[in-house]
Amino acid sequence: MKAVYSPLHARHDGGFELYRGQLVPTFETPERAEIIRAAVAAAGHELVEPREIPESRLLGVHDGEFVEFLRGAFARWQSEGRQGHVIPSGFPARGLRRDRRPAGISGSLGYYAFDASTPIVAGTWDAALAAARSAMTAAAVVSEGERAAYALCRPPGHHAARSTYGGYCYLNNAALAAQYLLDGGCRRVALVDVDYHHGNGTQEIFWERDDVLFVSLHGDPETEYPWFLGYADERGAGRGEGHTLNLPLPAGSGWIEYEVALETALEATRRFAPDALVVSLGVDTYESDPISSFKLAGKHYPLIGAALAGLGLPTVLVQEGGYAVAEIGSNVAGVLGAFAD
Ligand code: FKS
Ligand code: ZN
Repeated sequence: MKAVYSPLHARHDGGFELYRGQLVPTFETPERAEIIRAAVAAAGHELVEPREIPESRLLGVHDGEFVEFLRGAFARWQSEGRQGHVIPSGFPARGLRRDRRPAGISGSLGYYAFDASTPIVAGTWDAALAAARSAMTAAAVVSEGERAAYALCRPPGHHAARSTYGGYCYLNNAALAAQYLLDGGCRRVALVDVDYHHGNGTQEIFWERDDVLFVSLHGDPETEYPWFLGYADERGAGRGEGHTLNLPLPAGSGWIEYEVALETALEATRRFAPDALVVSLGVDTYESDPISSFKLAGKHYPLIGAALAGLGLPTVLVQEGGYAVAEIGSNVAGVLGAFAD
């Protein structure tokens, strides 16, 4: 299948992140994308560059002022004489006002970000825009008649919401792909998120929508990032009531538990009868992932691919997480291979 890849991803490199009380090298590295690119190419998929899709397309999913903030954040940080990477240091928790955006850079950062692990560097915007365009290009390829396409997005996207960023994510690539399919004539799109972490941003974006079904399998937010969304009782609101399905699994879950939840997700997807499928494809469910705790083995990724392919839908696969770099390429290729067969 076509695999959309842009070398611009490498402009985003956070270097270090705050993790469990220490500054450590980032888990979300440029190396990840290069390893996936090599594995996907070796498996015979055709690498293509993203199209120059107009930036106005971002506004189908994101708030305009938020987009402008992201675009200008690094330049503003520097022009105010600050050193290093753009990192927020205060957030509007309970009791503080969140109805207004403070004028200064620190207040604005706390207003738009929801964690301190998602640095903005000089090239972050270029990379995030290229990733968004990659996802929309894969959606365009599928709209034009291909059975499936893959977007090798980096930075990832599923934690980014309409006007918030965090969890290594700035723009919501999968949501942009889904919206692109809808704008191209699909009436209903299912978005299945198999990343280890709950796709809080995607859920929020489509929370009140009945044209998108959001289904997510993930580590239980009682103990796992992003902690404050992704519980089973979140089911959507208004017209979107019943169009969100969260299937949290306890940390440490293996294939036995995972397969049952995956079947539940597919069943809900079939019931929704969508015209197309978007998959938020994280492979941080892998047993040796350094920041996650599911116990899937390499042999399970082709099974996930086969299960998703078995839905028989035009499918856009969008790269999210996965931090066991040695195996990230073969695990992604394992999922994609099932679509090619
Ligand atoms: C704070 C720990 C923060 C952030 C984990 C982010 C996971 C990102 C991901 C994505 F797909 F977006 F890349 N850890 N002390 O894997 O969900
Ligand atoms: Zn993840």
